[in-house]
Amino acid sequence: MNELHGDTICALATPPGVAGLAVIRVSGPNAVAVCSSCFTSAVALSQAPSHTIRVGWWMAGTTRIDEVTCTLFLAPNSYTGEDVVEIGCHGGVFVVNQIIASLVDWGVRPALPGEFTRRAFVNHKLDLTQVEAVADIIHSQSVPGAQTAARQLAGGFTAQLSDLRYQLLSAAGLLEVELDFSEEGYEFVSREAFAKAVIKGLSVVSNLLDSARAAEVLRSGFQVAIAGYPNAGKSSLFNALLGRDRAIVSPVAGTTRDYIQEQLVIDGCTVHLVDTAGLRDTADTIEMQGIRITRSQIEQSNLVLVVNDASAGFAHSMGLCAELEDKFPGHKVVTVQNKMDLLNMDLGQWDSLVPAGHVAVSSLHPEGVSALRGILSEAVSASYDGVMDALVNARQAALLQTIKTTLESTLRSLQHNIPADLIAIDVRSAVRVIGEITGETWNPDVLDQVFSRFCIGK
Ligand SMILES: Nc1nc2c(ncn2[C@@H]2O[C@H](COP(=O)(O)OP(=O)(O)OP(=O)(O)O)[C@@H](O)[C@H]2O)c(=O)[nH]1
Ligand SMILES: [Mg+2]
Repeated sequence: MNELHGDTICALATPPGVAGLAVIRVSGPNAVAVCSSCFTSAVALSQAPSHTIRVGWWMAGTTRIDEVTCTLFLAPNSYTGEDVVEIGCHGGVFVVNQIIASLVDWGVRPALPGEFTRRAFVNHKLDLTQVEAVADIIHSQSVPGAQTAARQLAGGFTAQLSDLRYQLLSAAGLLEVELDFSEEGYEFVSREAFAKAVIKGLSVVSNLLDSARAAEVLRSGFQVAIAGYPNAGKSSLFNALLGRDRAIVSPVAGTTRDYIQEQLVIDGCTVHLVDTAGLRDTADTIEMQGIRITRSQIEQSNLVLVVNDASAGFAHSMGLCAELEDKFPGHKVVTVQNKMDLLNMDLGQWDSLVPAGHVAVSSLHPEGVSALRGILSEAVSASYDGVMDALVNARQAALLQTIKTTLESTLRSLQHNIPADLIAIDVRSAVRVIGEITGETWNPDVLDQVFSRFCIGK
């Protein structure tokens, strides 16, 4: 498939606003000629070798706009694969706008979001999994997420599928040749050896699929919902974990109506902490709405903390825990015994008092929530265990699922001596879907979807 770009584009590549420096990127066939016209330096830009930097003045006609640097990357050795000039100027809205205006005067078009990376993909500088890694690096909500995306940018995802793709392609070719010799009864593909390769491929695909949920945590962060009966101390615990008074706390049951979300970073991963309305039967319509929203927040969470007022008895919230485990199977629910200070026992004894698996805290004392921090840290790191070189996203997961189903069908066919032509159809189809993941086969809709996450200048 082809996507032709003839024009030259430009955009600010650094965040807009007041800053020490800003970088404007220009890419396309006229990049060097246009920049040469606006840039005066000792050695003309058009004479400079690739991958060098020149210092000089950016001019709009006879007016000096700013003293800038121009870094030259000649095609095909640039980010986009086209001629690229990166103009480094002083940060600030007016300088940047004047430089961009002078480029536009020379016929350069302002770039669309992600257009530089789109050109890099079309010019085979990056495959589609690497493009998606660029978006993940920009938006990453965790240190391990950014590191995994960097491994994906280095080609880690495609590498995992390339062996399978090679095996499938060569088997498909041989299966098709077999057809020409079907009357002689030749078997060019050992069914047993090919079945082994398919089983190995299935395990690679299944592992990638299994990591999709974990990848979502690394990409978007880990959500923790604080739930419980009214007055259990949810908002107090929320504030204690954040280290500041963010939510209103009061002895009146039903204080929190809407949910409140704040971020904290635990072991390099963003945790979205959500304080919710107390769960109880109520006739108050506003409170009922809050309770509905609470349930939807719980649904989206990776971990639910059920806060129990320990002074009302350790088993006081058991009914609620059972109900949540029943309604949200697969969700990790941890019971937090709060207000332990009211039991008049030393902090050192709290853990031994509460039922096994429960966490003993007091949100009134800073040291009273340290055990809970430990639990959160464990849950966060366990949630992305097993993620290796790929941050599998929803688009890729859907395609991986199709490959899995196709390979399972191939395996059944191999075990039941189905004719070679039928097996070859499945095998070719799996190869095509692998191509959709890496971008060997694509259509503009897929690219639009992938690039919708990009910002202007990337
Ligand atoms: N002694 C003691 N009191 C606490 C503790 N945590 C919360 N409280 C008190 O319990 C009352 C209720 O606290 P909140 O944090 O508002 O409780 P909540 O669960 O958010 O309540 P709703 O939003 O109404 O559902 C307040 O008076 C708090 O000061 C604790 O660990 N020890
Ligand atoms: Mg509250």
